[in-house]
Amino acid sequence: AVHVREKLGNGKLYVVSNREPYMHVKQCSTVECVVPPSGLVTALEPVLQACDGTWIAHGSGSEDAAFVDEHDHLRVPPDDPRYTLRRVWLSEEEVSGHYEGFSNEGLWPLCHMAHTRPIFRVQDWEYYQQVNAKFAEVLVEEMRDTEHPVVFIQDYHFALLPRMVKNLRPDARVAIFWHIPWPNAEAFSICPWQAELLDGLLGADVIGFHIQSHCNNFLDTVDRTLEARTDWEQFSILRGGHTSLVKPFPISVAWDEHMTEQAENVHHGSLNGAGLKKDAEDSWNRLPDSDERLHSDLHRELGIEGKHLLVGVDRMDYTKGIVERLLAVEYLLDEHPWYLEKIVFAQIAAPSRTRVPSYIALKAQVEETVERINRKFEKSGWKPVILIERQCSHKEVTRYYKAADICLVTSLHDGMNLVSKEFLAARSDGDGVLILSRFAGAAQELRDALTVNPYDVRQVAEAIRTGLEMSPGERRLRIDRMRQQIKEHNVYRWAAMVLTDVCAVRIEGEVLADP
Ligand code: ADQ
Repeated sequence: AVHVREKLGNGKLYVVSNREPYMHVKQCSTVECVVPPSGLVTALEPVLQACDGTWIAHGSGSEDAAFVDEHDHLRVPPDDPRYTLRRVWLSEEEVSGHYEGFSNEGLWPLCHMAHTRPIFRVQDWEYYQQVNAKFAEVLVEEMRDTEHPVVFIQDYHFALLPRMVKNLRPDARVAIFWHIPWPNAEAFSICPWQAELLDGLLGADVIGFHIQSHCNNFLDTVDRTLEARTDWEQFSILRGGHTSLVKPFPISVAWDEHMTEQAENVHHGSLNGAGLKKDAEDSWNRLPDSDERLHSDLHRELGIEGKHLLVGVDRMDYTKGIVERLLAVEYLLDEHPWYLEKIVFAQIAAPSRTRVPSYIALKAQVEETVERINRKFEKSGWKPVILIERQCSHKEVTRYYKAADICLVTSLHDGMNLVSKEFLAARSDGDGVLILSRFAGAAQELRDALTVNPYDVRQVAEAIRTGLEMSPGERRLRIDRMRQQIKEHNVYRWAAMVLTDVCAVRIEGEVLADP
């Protein structure tokens, strides 16, 4: 964060996202300030705090309006104010057209190969443009007294915003990060407004994706759609005299240094010197198997003491492969009845986009599948699946990560997937198995996970079996290597990399003032 503040110099930082970092909502008779579960808040908050920036977002909490000043500003975090949150108000129609319609029924399925047909309505497109224009207006108002502001836009809700901002403030440095995949050019071309979206994005100086293949798909889409010069060596696009850099910036999670030390102490004991490696190996193999873990507080609370716990944590979203994961558990129990009464799969599913029809249908399908599987196998009080349909606190989710033998991430397609990385970060005991979809961006980095094709129910079932039967030494070796990866590539580094690149952009006509 300090590094970024130096780069920013006098330029102030403005972050734009649809979701706000703090929401005020009524709960029973009191108003609570809630932090929505989002990797974005963790990633950007330290940076905003360090440079006292401004975060512009949709004020979506029921009581939000009561907590802002006359400029719709609120200093946050509420208990230690360090930066400004500017809330933007959207009408019911705008939320329905921009957020639920164009963004989530159009662009979301368009960019994810999860075989859900995108819906593009003319009316939604109009609201999409209108809301992007509204945010541009607010941004320009916020930036009026700042020279060379730095704007960092988040996600597919704002594809048109970079161009709008650049037109109004050519001196602004603009970056946009696309948190979801970018599909191949032919898939993207079914969007009736693909040229407008691409043109909007190319207003940015830096366009970030999670992985290189999304960047390649983006360049190819531009190549086939617009009059522009794409440079496949520099990974940049020249259009109308302006250059946009297209780069991968794999997002990650926070890394708390003392978690590592704890883990290293478990792995290597407190020994040092020449004997360390051998002793460490011995201690891996001497450590009791997961017996102790099968009796955690959480196991007791869930009434599953002595059972192996498998965990899934997701928004209730059809791209996450929740149904496919359930079918894999069913297949495992069908094929290997030995596991009956020995395993429990807990799926925590946060309600998401609850007014969008495909999400309503998914929720029903997940519930039916869980009921069917539980009915099929339940035995003397044991049920194989526990479905928890609510948003939990980070602390609660972490308890599940820590108590699990296996974390199951079986997204059908995912830009990155932070759950896989949160699971690894939580495992300061240096144990646990990660099963990871090869279609999640995270699979590019986490090579020691058990990688699966989530559509292949048999393969996922087999991976669960492999995970359950893996030796403690093998588990530790794999998780240790993956934890090392995310320790080095944490979310602070992600934010710093994007902002360093955008701060290095030369703005047209900009020269140093005469001494
Ligand atoms: P998401 O699709 O939301 O993010 P993901 O990256 O897994 O997916 O992040 C979900 C976050 O929500 C995690 O922090 C997780 O802990 C939390 N969460 C999920 N269910 C929860 C529950 N029931 N209770 C509490 N917390 C819960 C999008 C892209 C991803 C990309 C991220 C960041 O789709 O591919 O990794 O943005 O760029």
